[in-house]
Amino acid sequence: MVLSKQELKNIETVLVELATKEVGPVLKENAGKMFDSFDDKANQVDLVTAIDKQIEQTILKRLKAEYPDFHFIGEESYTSADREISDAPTFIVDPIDGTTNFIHGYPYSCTSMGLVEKGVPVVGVVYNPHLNQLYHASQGNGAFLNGEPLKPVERPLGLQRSIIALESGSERSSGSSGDDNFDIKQATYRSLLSDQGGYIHGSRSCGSAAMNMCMVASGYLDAYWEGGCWAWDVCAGWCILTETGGKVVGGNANEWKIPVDERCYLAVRGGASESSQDKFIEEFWSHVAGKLKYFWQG
Ligand code: 2AM
Ligand code: CA
Repeated sequence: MVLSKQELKNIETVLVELATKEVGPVLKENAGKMFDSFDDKANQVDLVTAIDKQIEQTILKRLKAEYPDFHFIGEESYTSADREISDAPTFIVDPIDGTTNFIHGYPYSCTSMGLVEKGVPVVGVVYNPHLNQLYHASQGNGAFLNGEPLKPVERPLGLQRSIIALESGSERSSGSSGDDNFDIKQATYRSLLSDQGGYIHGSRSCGSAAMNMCMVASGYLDAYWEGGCWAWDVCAGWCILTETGGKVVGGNANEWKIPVDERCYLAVRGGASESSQDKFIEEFWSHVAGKLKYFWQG
């Protein structure tokens, strides 16, 4: 099956309706109210609430009814059997991205729903009900913010004159207590920020991979570098970003083409020539202080 532009637009419309009418109100109503009732997943800073699970069931039920032949991968119902993402149309969904923000009531949590076909993100909807920001896109149909075309300002792209999203993430084993990922991330941040290194204009952090991707798609941020997040954190934002002329490559050096579940990403904005994007990417990679390695990395 290869979905037509019109079919993709129809799916985008269904996801927009689902996000704004069914998911958004629940997310908004419960933000900041779960501080006494969250659980830990992989560790004590990897958090989940009953609302994450409830919203995923709402999404799963609607999408299974509407698209019974499509595959579905969701953060809260995912099992190792879902590990391989096939060529078939597959919804990849994070019911709440930015769960820590959601628990604290910091208004950067959203629902993030994407569709991949042949491994490529072809539909993306990200909805932050707290700020009423609805980002949506489908392949060949452009990207929109609350129905208005989303287009980053044309502006030269250069590493030193950039602001970049960097996140501490939830895997923070340091030194001899675990793998090197956290230390590599910190060393990379230092190299990018230091006056002896990249000396970039600054770093920012939404605490939500999907919102960071949308900030890059909008052109407010020049790039977002991440290691450790999952396909459902980036799938929707990836489609939105590419529809605005942006690019996603690997977070590790020389990974020009990566699968959606690579778990290490460098997203770069549009509004600049492809050669300047590639130059930016190579210069960024020169600061990556080692090789990030994550379980099930592609
Ligand atoms: P979540 O809110 O759905 O858990 C923060 O770095 C962002 O990355 C959030 O979007 C968070 O998603 C996601 N994330 C999830 N697991 C992560 C991990 N192990 N390392 C880094 N980021 C992770
Ligand atoms: Ca989540």
